[in-house]
Amino acid sequence: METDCKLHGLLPTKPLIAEVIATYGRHLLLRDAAGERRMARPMGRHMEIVCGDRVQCRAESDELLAESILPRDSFLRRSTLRGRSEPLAANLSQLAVIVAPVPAPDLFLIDRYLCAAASAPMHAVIVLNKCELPTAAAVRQELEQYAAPGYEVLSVSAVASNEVTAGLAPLRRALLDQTTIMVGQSGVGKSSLTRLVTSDTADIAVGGLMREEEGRHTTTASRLYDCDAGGRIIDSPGVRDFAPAIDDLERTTLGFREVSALAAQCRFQDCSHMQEPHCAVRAAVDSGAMHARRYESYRRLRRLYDELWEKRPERDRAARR
Ligand SMILES: Nc1nc2c(ncn2[C@@H]2O[C@H](COP(=O)(O)OP(=O)(O)OP(=O)(O)O)[C@@H](O)[C@H]2O)c(=O)[nH]1
Ligand SMILES: [Mg+2]
Ligand SMILES: [Zn+2]
Repeated sequence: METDCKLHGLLPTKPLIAEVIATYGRHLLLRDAAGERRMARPMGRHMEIVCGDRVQCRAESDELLAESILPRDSFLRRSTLRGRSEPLAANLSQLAVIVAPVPAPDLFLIDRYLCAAASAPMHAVIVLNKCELPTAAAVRQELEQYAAPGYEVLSVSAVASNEVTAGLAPLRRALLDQTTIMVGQSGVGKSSLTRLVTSDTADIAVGGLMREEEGRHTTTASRLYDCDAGGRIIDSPGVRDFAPAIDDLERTTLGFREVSALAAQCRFQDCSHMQEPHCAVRAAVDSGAMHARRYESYRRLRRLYDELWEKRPERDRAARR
C-alpha cells in the first residue's frame, strides 16, 4: 500500500469531500481538493464505493469514514451472473477498449463494452495496442467493421521507440479533458499505456494494485491517475468476459449504434430485431448495410439480456413492465 503520502497525517476536524482514486477491498484511497491522499473506510456495510466516486468523510476515533457518496455524473456498471448491476467506476466521460494482436481479440467483448458506454452515456474509443507487431495489420483490418457505426480506432504501441509508430500523440489528444477508463482483456497493455501517459505512477506496482501472475504483473484494482498532458485515466483489471448492467441498457437497441439508427423504421415500436416482420435492422443485415458479425453480437447480447432479466426477482421485472 502507499507509503509516500500523508496517509497517517492528522485527521480532519470538519467533514471532508474527497475523490476515491482506488479501492482495495474495504480500504479506500482518497485524494482531497488540496491533493492530499488519505486512507478511509466506508461507513455502511453495503455502500458500493468505486474508483472515481466523490465521498463525504468524517473522522471517527482514529480513522476516516466515508459516510456518503455524492451523486454520480455517470458510471460504468456490469451485470453479475444473477443479473444484479454492480458499479465498476464512477464519474467517467470516456471508455477506451484496449485490444492487441496478442492475446487474440474477442470482438464480442469489445461490442459489449461499447454498448455499456453508449448506455452510460459516455464517449467510446477503440485502441489497438502492440501495433509494432507484424500480426497487428490483420487485426487493424478486422477492426474496420467499427468504422461504419462511427467508432474511432487508434493504433498505438507501448514499446515502439519511434514516437510516430507509437501513435502516442493521438492517444494523448483523445485523453485530453476526459476521464477515461481503460478496459479490456488481461495482457493487452492497459497498464503499459497508462504508464506512458502519466508520471503519477509511483504506486502502480504496489501490493494492493498488482499481482504477479505467470511471470508478469497483472492489475488487481482500478486506480485513477492524472495524465501529464491533461485528462485523467483509470487503469482497470483485465477481464475474460463482461456483460453490461441490464438496468442501464436501452431496451430496444441494447446500445448498438447501428440498431439505434434503424429501430425507428421497424414496423413494431418495441421490435426486438430477432424475428419480427418488417424489421429494418434485419433488412440492413440482409443488404450488408449492417455488419453480420455485429448483428450476431446483438443477438447474443439480446439472449443474455433476456436470461439475466429472468434471474431478477419478480418485483424488479414488474417495475420494468
Ligand atoms: N510487443 C508489445 N508488448 C507490449 C506492448 N504493450 C504492452 N506490452 C506487453 O504486454 C504485457 C502485458 O502488459 P500490461 O500493460 O501489463 O497489460 P494489462 O492490460 O495491464 O494486463 P492486466 O493488468 O492483466 O489486465 C507486458 O509484458 C507488456 O510488456 C506493446 O505495445 N507491444
Ligand atoms: Mg494492468
Ligand atoms: Zn426491428
